[in-house]
Amino acid sequence: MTVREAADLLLKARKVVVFTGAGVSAESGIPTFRDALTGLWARFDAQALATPEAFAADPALVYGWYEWRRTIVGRARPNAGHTAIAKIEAAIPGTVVVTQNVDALHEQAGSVSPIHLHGSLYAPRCSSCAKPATPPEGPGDEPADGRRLTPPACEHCGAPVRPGVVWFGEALPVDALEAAVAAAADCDLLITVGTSGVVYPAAEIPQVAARFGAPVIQVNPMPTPLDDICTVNLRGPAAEVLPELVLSLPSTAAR
Ligand code: BV8
Ligand code: ZN
Repeated sequence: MTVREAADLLLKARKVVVFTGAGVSAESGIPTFRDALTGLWARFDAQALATPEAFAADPALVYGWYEWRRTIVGRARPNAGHTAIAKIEAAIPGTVVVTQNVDALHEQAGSVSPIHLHGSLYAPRCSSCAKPATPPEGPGDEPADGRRLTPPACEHCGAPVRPGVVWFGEALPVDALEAAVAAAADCDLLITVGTSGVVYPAAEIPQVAARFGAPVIQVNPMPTPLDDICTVNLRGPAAEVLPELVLSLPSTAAR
């Protein structure tokens, strides 16, 4: 399975879905969900912290964790993988980017309105009345090892403000999920990048594309449960493999 084969599929495609997970931001210095947590959170499991129960039990711990992540993400820059995806969008207008990531590195790389299935670190809201909250001033400035941080109070009802992300056990934003499923069902190529494909319903997206007959290209250094539905498995880091792939595109985009 070579980049050449993947490039041939990309050259023929007119309606591409690029589906991304934490791995596409790894080379920007952002830990993936598989990576063990550090500092104050070292003794916690990300999946346990990213829940409404954890926030209810200890709002300052969870809010501190998200402000720590917003600090790291704020200092990160898009890598060559994000940039290559924006180039695919530029070269193939019918491209839709669907991400599980809560960072804004796709946007910073030039992607136009990627679909965020799991929300964003930049859309805080009230944990009770759900009204949008004023995002904290400037990039986070949390200590390297993190700290507990009391969440601000909602200006409307006084309840704690929470991060605008989708926690485990919570429903995904309906419009985002529907748009992602529709794009996957309609695409003529799906590229899945840097996801372990174990979190649902997001992991359904590549499977919908395959079910509707589209070839699927996977970019991941490791095998995943998605291997079997993939036409081409490119075992490598996104910031190395994706730039090679876009080199095959017509000159305007690739250079
Ligand atoms: C819900 C936001 C119900 C928060 C996230 C069906 C079967 C089994 C379980 C379930 C099911 N349906 C639902 C569930 C439960 C659960 C779930 O899927 N559990 C799993 C873990 C078993 N799903 C939910 O709870 C969902 N909600 O079902 O609600 C409902 C319905 C209606 C009404 C009420 C309720 C909500 C799930 C969303 C949770 N929020 N994120 C935050 O970020 O803090 S999920 C979060 O984890 C990420 O967004 C992402 O989706 C996931 C991590 O996965 P990846 O992104 O793939 O990252 P990971 O670290 O796992 O892997 C990285 C990969 O990159 C690896 O493969 C690695 O090899 C690769 N890599 C590393 N370096 C590179 C690289 N690749 C390329 N280049 C590199 N350099
Ligand atoms: Zn409120």
